[in-house]
Amino acid sequence: GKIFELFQDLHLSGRKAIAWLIDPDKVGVDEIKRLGISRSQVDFIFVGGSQMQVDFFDEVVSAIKAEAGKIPVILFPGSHAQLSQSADGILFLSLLSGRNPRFLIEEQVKSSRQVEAMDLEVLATAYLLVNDGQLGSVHYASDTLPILNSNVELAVETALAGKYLGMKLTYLDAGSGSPSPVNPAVISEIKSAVNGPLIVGGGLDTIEKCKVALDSGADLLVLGNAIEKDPSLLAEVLDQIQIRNFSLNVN
Ligand code: 1GP
Repeated sequence: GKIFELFQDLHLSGRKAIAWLIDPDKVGVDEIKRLGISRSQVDFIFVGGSQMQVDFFDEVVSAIKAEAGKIPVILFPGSHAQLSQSADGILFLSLLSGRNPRFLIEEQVKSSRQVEAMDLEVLATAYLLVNDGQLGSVHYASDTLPILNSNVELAVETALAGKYLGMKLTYLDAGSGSPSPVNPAVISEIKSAVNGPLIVGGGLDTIEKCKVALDSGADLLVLGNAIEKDPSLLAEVLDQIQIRNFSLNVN
């Protein structure tokens, strides 16, 4: 599919990109317009949250889609209820770091017929929660423990298992608002072991943290909270990414 080719192109070319995560639980339909999505210059919009049930989910996604123009809008669902025909694609996630069957396979079973009926590009994604042991929103929603940043080997083994199960993307998430982002060693080891498109997010709230994640091998950074708190960070990160992608082009 088209969206997978964009991810694969990032992986193969070394170019970097950014996704803006919009949590429909925090943003109402009437607030979408003032977010400035159309002039944001991000590469992707992710929509989703760890809240199970979000009222007006479809309305929020279609309002985002209307603002996004050519920017692909990709669902990042926290449950089977977070589906919308208005998006371009869906990260079909399995929470591989956890041991809760509900988020390994049950939510996916509940949603599969609906996903089939929707005209969405489905992106099979190995989703790993990795941090210093903070129990944030993903933990509370999923009732699973994160893989510890210090346990690099377990993180790599888990990501590799996802690859061998046929998952095309790997998403390392420290959890929204996490004080400790994903360990750079986890990012670099997984990048070389899996050798495929790598998405990294969670707690990336300074330009330094973003640079570290990019240098470690992340192809795509996901920023959520930080954009709401400090809109200038988004501009800085986009500058960084442009500099990197530009220097890549002239080489
Ligand atoms: C969480 O990776 C995302 O699922 C983004 O996290 O809100 O901390 O940027 P933040």
